[in-house]
Amino acid sequence: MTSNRARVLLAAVLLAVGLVGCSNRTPATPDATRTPEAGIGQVTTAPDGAQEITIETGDDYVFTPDTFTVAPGQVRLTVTNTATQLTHNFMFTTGAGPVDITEQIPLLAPGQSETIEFTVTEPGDYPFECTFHTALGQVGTMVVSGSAAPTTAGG
Ligand SMILES: [Cu+2]
Repeated sequence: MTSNRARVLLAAVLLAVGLVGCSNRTPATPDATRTPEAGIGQVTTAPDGAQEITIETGDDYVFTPDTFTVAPGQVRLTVTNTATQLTHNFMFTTGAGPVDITEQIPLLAPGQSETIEFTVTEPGDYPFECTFHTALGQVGTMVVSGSAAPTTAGG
């Protein structure tokens, strides 16, 4: 013996539930962590024989990656600043490596990308830093390891 009134009420409740169920879907939000673009930190060999590598820095105080390894020879290093706020730079720490590398990027504004080129012969660890943020731990190491690629005649 359901009354008309009860039936109307039931319909209204079902309608309300249906609306809420449809409209309140939360989209999957991506993580806020900065992931480097493809190819970042990978050493490749250019047609002219130079070893090419790109590292990144952003609105934080890290180089990504902060360590990379090259063989003795020519190195073409690109530093990309993906930041919207922070200005960085890139310098090899004087006196810290087996040999001083004087090539540097004195200023890297937000969104800028600069490339330096140099030749390394002595194997070992070559520490580098962003001198603006050394105290905040923005440092890294280029490792020179192994023997030079094809050009070495042996001996
Ligand atoms: Cu910096």
